[in-house]
Amino acid sequence: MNRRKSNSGLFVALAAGLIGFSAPMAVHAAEITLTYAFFAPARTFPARQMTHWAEQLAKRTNGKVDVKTFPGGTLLGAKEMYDGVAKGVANIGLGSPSYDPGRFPLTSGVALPVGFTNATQASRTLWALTKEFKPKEYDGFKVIAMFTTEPGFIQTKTAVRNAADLAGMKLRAAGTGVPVLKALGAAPIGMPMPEVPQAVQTGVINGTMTSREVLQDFKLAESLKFVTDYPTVVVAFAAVMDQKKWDKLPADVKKVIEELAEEMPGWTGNYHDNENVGAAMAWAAKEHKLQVVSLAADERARWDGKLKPMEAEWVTEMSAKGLPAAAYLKRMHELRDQFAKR
Ligand code: DTR
Repeated sequence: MNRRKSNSGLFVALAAGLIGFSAPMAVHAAEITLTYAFFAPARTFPARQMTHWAEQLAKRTNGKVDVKTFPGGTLLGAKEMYDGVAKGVANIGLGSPSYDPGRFPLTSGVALPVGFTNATQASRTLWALTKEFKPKEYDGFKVIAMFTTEPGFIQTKTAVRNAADLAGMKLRAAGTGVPVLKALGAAPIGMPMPEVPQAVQTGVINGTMTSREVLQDFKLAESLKFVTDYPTVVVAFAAVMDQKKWDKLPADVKKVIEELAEEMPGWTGNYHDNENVGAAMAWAAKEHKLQVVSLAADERARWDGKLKPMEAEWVTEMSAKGLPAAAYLKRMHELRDQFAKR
């Protein structure tokens, strides 16, 4: 009895293998189609994450789910991403909670100057914190992927070697980076990344503070020739699905999406840290003579000192809103140290 069963199982497996071999693609049409929007171009690392996720979901559901991706803000721009998903303009949207710290107050904590050294460490920390604290700011959404940039660097038209060079300089950052630049004495402007190249061109800003791959991915090295070697704060990304849409998905599809959510911080962090940023820096040095400016040790210590009060200020501000900010920060420090050991 058992033997017959296993034989027929073997036959089915072989037949499936043969069919699979002769017709690997499109054995059956997708049962579910999901639209996925992102606000920046397809070549950028968050968009690569989106493509990887879409391919993996199709593969791991054997083609049951087809994801149509819309990079470059073709479906939703940076500022309308989360409302757009809530309204059903896209089923999934990848936005940056760091652009709107008022809406995502607890998540803004990961963009404090806590000394993350790379994107993988910060991404894993953000995802673990989100699962543990379940911030109310994501109510109505199912978070399907989270990750961060590497800590941002000041990238400028003219060299920034000290606080005097930075004083009053018009620099752009994501919303959560604005207080950092302010503390360092610059004149910060919050602005989504896709608007930066034009703002640099027209002289609205003299540079930006963010991860360094933008030098190549947004061609900023054509005008920003200097990077100050002082890692600041990360920028957070969260891809979400409308909760009601999520609730209607079949259990097997949900399972694959939850499995992918566990993998995305590491996958994206690894790509960003180990391929994306390094290649961009090498390209910018070769093609555009990018220079990395070091800070003298005493200057670096003074900058650290200016950023030091930010953690306590954040806890005071967020606690006043009734958020568990002290516990979130404490846990962030623990996770940062845990994920520092690779
Ligand atoms: N959210 C960004 C960070 C950023 C870094 N690289 C990219 C690529 C595509 C979009 C955004 C970003 C920032 O605003 O700093």
